[in-house]
Amino acid sequence: MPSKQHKLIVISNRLPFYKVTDETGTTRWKQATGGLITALDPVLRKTRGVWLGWDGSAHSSVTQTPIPLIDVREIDTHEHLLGDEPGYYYIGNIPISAEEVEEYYNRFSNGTLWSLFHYFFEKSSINYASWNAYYEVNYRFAQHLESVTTPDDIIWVHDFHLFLVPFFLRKLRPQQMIHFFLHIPFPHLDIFSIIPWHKQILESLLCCNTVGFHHKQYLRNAREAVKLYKKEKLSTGTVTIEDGIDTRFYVNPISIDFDRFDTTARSAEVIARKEEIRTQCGCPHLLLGVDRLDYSKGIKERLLALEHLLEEHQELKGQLAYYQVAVPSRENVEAYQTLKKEVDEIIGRINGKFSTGVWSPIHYIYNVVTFEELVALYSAADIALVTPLRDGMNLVCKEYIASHADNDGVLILSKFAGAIAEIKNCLSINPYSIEDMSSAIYCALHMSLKERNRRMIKMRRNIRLNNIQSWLKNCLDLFNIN
Ligand code: GDG
Repeated sequence: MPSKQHKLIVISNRLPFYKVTDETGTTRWKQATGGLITALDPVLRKTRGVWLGWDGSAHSSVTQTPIPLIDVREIDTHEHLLGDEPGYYYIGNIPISAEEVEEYYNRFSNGTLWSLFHYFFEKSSINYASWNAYYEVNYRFAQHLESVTTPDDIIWVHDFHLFLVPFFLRKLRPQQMIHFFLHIPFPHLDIFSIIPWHKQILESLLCCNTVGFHHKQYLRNAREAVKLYKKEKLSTGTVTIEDGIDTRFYVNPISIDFDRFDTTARSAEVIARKEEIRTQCGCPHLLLGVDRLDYSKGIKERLLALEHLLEEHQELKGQLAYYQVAVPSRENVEAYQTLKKEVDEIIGRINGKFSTGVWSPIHYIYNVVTFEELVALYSAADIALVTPLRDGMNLVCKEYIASHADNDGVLILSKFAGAIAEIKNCLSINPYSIEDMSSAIYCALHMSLKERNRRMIKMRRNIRLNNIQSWLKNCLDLFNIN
């Protein structure tokens, strides 16, 4: 077991490992990737911490307590995605039933919270059965946390799937240090109050010692909601927990492992692959979009902007190719199935309208590519189109910058991505305006090398400095565990 002194315990919906079953029926763990994992893996190893979460599969039984803790040294021997970091930590796999996968995960987390918090209130379903499942699963996560931790541990809860965990845990452990980080926007009160359970969410956040946000506007929105909630609390007297926790809200924008992207982009293999991609593209200008296939990412609107551009500027035919990497996401949720169909249709229509025998404007990759391929694509792209309709932060724009060791490339970035607060030398656009996006692409295509270099050098300086390591250090300093 890990040592008892101030261990860091991370809890998130998904574990940093997931289970795969091969053709022979053998199931084994694989390491997942992502910014949070890159950041937390080394510190958990150093402190012999614990990461609790779900493995992504439907479990036949959810009653097992306590859950066994698995030493990562026993499971990550096949792959070293994060390098050979010394030390180790434990993971605890919290079981979720098939029905809960549907209600807690697909319906409430993705169908209600994700859509509402990204301002798509018309897509947000309000449903008591799903809320009940969300409540139950959050309670289970808190119970498992209690069973595998001590009151000295520092608990760090991540993201909207687990909004209620602090509330349940505080009841079980009044003195525990509990921290929360929200990876998505915290919406304006007008939107937030649509959810009938907004008070429960706030009440739970106020059970934390700290709550972190990516952007100061999210923090302002949360403060406004708390102000109103406190008034409501006084008038209705319905709050059951003791006041007394001094909750600190803070802003700390998450970032990326700059050096990992920079070093990979400079490697001989990736440079060779970048040249290959450029040759295959066969046009002077390569444009790129990389997103989970999610309606919040503005993929449809971006495609319409490209269509508009080609209609307005016939001379650009054969001069540019747009590569869209779309990672399959939440395929069991109806809104995502509809989006996939719409994107397929728009791409078909645009390619049908403009393609010649030797040229097509849009290349669509509906799949995950390897990390090296991703970096090669980023470095090959003259222009990155990062145009979400709403995004908590957005790491893709930072990864694009870090992959341009050549100081070239233009970033077109939505004013509704959290990242806009830090990245000043991009071309900022309104993703709801097709014409605005189309003009920005035209401007990027005609930007001088000198201007591209000037902007990219500044953006790289910023992301190199404000990287994932500094993000983590800022959080841990607040928790007093550095
Ligand atoms: C949530 C918030 C916030 C994508 N395609 C491939 C691939 N990716 C990786 C990217 C990037 C990640 O996925 C996507 O991160 P984003 O930040 O853009 O978006 P979300 O998944 O929505 O993340 C977001 C984030 O949490 C962190 O707080 O920034 O606002 O919505 O890292 O590189 N990776 C590989 N192949 C792919 O094809 N290897």
